Amino acid sequence: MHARRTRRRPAAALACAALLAACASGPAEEKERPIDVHLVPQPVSVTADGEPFVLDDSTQVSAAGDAVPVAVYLAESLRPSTGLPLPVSAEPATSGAISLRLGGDADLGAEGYQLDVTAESVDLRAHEPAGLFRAVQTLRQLLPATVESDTPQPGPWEVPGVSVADRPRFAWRGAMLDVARHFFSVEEVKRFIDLAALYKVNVVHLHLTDDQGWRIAVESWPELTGIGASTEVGGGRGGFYPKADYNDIVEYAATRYITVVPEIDVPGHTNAALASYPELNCDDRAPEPFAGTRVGFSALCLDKPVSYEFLEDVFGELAAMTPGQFLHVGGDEARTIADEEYAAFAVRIQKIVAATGKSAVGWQELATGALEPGSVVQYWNTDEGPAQVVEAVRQGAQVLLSPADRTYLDMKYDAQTPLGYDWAGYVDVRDAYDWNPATLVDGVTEADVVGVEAPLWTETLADIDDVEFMTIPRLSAIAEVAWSPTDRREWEDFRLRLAAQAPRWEAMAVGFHRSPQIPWPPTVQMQP
Ligand code: TNX
Repeated sequence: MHARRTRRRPAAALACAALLAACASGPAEEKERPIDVHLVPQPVSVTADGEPFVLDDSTQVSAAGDAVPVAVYLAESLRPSTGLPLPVSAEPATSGAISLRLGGDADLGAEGYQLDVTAESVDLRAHEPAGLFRAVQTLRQLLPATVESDTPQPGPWEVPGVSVADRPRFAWRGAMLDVARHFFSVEEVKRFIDLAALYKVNVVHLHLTDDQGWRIAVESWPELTGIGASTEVGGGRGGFYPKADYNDIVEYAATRYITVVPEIDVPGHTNAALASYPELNCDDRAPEPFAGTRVGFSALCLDKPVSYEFLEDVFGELAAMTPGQFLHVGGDEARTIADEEYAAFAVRIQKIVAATGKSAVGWQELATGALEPGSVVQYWNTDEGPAQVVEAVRQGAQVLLSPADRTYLDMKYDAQTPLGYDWAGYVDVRDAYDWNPATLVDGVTEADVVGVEAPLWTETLADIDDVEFMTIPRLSAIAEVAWSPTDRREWEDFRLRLAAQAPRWEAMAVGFHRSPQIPWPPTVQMQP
C-alpha cells in the first residue's frame, strides 16, 4: 500500500506524481515510486512538496472555538483503526500536531480550505467550520485506506507531504434518497449521509412521501403515518420517522455540514395521503394503500379548500423541523391534472412555502407556473428535455441539475445490472462523470446553475446493500462534477483516482459496483 520514497525529488516530478495524469508519460523512475495522492473530488490545486507526516502515540489534534467539533470528529474517525489516542486540545499547535484553525482567508468561502502537510505538522485552515470538515475528508484520503476500518490496523499512518488549496465549484452538491418507495431506517439514512460526506456532498435531499408511503410524522394529520406509512413497494411493512428520529437525521447531517432538504411531493404522487384522509379526494373516497410501481395516477383534489389547509399544515410543520432554506414541493408527473390548473397550483404551493419563511425547490414541471423569487427548479427528465428549465432561467430562477441520463443513481450501469431501471438509458461511471454542468443545456449558463444532485429512487432497491451498490461509485463521480473545476477534470485521470477508492470502500464494508470501466486494484486483506 505504501509508497517507497526517496528523501528529495525535483518539485516538477513530485507535482507530476501528485497529479497522476501527467505521470502516465513520466520518467520510468517515477513509476517505481508512486506517491499515494488519489483524491476524489479532485482539488483545485495539489502540490507535493515535502516529507510525510507520521501519526503516532504523541500526535495531538489541536483546535479552538468552532473548530473543536470538527477536530473531535476527525479524532473519533481515526482512533478505531489507528489505535492512537489522538487527544483533542485547545493548546496552540506544537510540532507533532494536526491543527484545525478557523479565520483563514475569506476568499476560501464557506467550504474552501487549505491543507499543508510537513514532517512536523498537518495544518488545516478554513474560513468556516464546513471548510475544515471538507479538509478533513481530504486528509482521510491522504492516509492509507486501512484507516477506514473500524478495527485496529497495523499502519504506519503516514500522510504524504502536500499542500492542497481547494474550494467547490457549485454551492449545491446533492444526493437524494427516496425513502418512500422503500423505507430506510435512521441508521441506513446515516450510512447514506456518511457516504455522501466522504465526497464533500453538502445536501441530502430526502424524498419523504410518494404513492407508496408517507414517511414523516405530521402532528396535525396523524393518519398520514398510520395508514399512509403502512406499506411500501412489494407490500412490506413500510415505516416512518417520528419527529425525534427525523431531528436525529437532520442533526447527524449537520455534524457533517450537510443540509437536509425534505421533499413532500405534491400534488401528484400522493396516494399515501389520499388513502389516509378521504376528504383529500374529490369523491371523498379513500383509495387503498398502494404497493406497486406505477406513477402519475394520483392527485390531491385541487378544487377543495381542505387540500390547501392540509398543505399549509404539512409545510408549516416541515419548516419548523428544517434548519435549511429549502423545502422541496415535488410537482412531478401530476398527469391527471389539467395544465392550467397545475400552473395555478404551482404558484400557490410556492406561496405556501414562502409563508413559512423558506424557499421552494420543485421538479422541472414547477416552471410551467410563475416562479417566486428564490425558487429553484430541478432538471430531471431527459426524455422530455430541458424546455422547462430554460423557462425557469428566463424567469430568473436558478436550476439544480439532475439529468436522468447522467445523475440518476437508479439507472442500471449496463445490461447486466440486476437492480434499477433503464428508462433514461444505462448510466455507467463515465456517463456520470464526463459532462459539464455549464454546457449541458443551451440557454443555461454556469451562473444559472446552483448545483448538481444525484437522485436515488428506490422502487427496485429494498435495503442498504442495494443502495450502496447503486450509489458507489457513481456518486463519487457526480460529486467531482459538482466540486472540481473543469480544467482539473479528465476521465483517464479520474479512472485512476477512483480505482484508488476501492480499498477504502472495502475497509468500510461498502458493497460497491465494480464497473469494468475502472482499473480496480485487487482486494486488500484487512486485519479482522
Ligand atoms: C421519475 S424523477 C420520477 C420518480 C421515479 C423515477 C424512477 C421524478 C421527478 N419522478 O417518481 O421514481 O422516475 O427512475
